[in-house]
Amino acid sequence: MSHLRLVLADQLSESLSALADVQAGDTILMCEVMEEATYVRHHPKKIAFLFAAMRHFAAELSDRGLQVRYVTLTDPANTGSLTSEVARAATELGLRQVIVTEPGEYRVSRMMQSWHAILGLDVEIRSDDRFLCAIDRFARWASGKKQLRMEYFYREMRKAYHILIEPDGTPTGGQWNYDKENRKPPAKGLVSPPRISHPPSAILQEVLALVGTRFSAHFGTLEPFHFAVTRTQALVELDDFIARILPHFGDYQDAMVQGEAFLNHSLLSSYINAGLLLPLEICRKAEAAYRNNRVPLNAAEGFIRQILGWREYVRGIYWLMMPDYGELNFFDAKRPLPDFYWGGNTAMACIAEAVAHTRDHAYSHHIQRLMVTGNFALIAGLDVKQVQDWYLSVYSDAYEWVEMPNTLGMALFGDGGLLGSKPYAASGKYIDKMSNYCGGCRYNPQEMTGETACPFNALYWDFFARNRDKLEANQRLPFVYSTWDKFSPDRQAGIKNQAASVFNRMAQGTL
Ligand code: FAD
Ligand code: DLZ
Ligand code: SF4
Repeated sequence: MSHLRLVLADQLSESLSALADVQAGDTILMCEVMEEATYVRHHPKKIAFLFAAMRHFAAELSDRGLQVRYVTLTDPANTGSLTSEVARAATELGLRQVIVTEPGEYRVSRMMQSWHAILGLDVEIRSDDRFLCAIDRFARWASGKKQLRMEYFYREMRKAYHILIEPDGTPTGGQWNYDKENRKPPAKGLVSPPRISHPPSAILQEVLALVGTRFSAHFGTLEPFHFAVTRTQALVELDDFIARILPHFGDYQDAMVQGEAFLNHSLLSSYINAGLLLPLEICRKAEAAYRNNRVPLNAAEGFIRQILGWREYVRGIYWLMMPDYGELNFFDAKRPLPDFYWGGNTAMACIAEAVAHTRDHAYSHHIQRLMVTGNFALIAGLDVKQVQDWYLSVYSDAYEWVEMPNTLGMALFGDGGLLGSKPYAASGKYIDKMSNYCGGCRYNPQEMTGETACPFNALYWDFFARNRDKLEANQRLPFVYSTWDKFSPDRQAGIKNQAASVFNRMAQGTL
């Protein structure tokens, strides 16, 4: 019996389970559809990356002799959604059996589950074994645990895949985690190493023209465009990262430097999430580089932890908690997202810098996402849904399975502590320590009140004071409330007035 096999834009892997037993007579369906391109207003670079990578992947499958039905966005017959394109292909090709790999988003999963009832098709949904921890395995790990700490999950994964594990079962180097050796403030003169770029293919040029005309109203600049759009190109970037940049990965993982978007980060997330690179091959290559004395242990372990640990963990949390997860709002945060997240004017140098990187590269690194834009959203009480929509729109690596736990759980503490044990709230002093932004800012990180006081400072205390009933019992915040209580009533009132003034200026667009 012949099958229709759907491959989504973030499923561009030869080893995809939906393609495992493809046979003569089967048709592989890939479609560029407006519904997926606009369910949030994705950054133009993300759309161009995915469409170009899809087209290249389809061409590679065709070259292998497989039957591919590729529907471009501009095809006059394109009906605009995954559901209607599956229906059209099934009817036109006379195929009633559909095979898919489970998607990365609950929304799309629901859609696929409806196809039997609404389209009368037999739909086989296969597990996505590119991930290293299956959804049911994570659920078993989580079952009965009071706290779901990433560190313990990560150790299980190290053992399961035998990565950085010695023959006697102990962690390589004697420790599971070398985080203490990482995360230094930026050294003077710290810059981003140069990155590889790829000659644009004819496919990419066509896609850039399409996206330039159809999605120019979305936030973000399309060109210059430097993303790899094939597995071969992505592998070149991976090998280059491991050889030149990974040795320095851990040291300045949390550092932020004016004008330097990438520093020593890998920039691989978009490729991994779209399927051009596989998480296991990356971890194995990083481990091999350590074993061949090309990379120190703290760098290899720190990098592997992000992929084998954090990436798998947040995906597990997402599927464990959906659909209720998306509705959580622990602090009842509802303040509208200010225009400066969309490139509007702000004198806050740290925010302006993170947003500029986001606009130009569809990228900002983890600490900018967490401790600048995320931290501000947390302490200012910005609307959790608007903040999540922002993160889902603006980054080339964003899909709900990874964006939501990171935003709602890690940055906003919107799940009340399932993912993190305490809110990642920080004042301007943290940003000043970890970056060189404050020197060029109108605001002063040392000042709490007054016109030039850093807005993060008063918002930080106001956040804790505002949410005392929800946070006071948190064991990991021992000094916050005792310090606040030591402030004189005048000082407390001054901080609250300052926070109110920050909120006013934010609403007026003058912050
Ligand atoms: P590197 O710093 O080089 O890290 C290596 C790899 O580890 C990344 O490529 C990524 O695959 C993985 N990784 C690292 N941290 C995480 C993490 N917390 N969760 C999952 N994987 C991780 N990552 C996404 O892939 N998509 C998102 O939509 C996304 N949204 C985020 C939103 C917020 C508010 C925050 C705080 C983080 C978010 N992250 C997201 C996680 C992280 O910031 C990015 O994975 C990372 O910045 C990607 O850049 P890189 O490839 O240079 O990462
Ligand atoms: C993100 C995205 C975009 C922009 N466009 C498409 C598309 O045209 N066709 C497609 O198959 N997938 C697209 N995607 C990715 C899907 O939205 C993705 O599969 C879900 O977000 C689930 O992870
Ligand atoms: Fe950001 Fe405050 Fe530093 Fe300005 S002073 S860059 S607002 S932390």
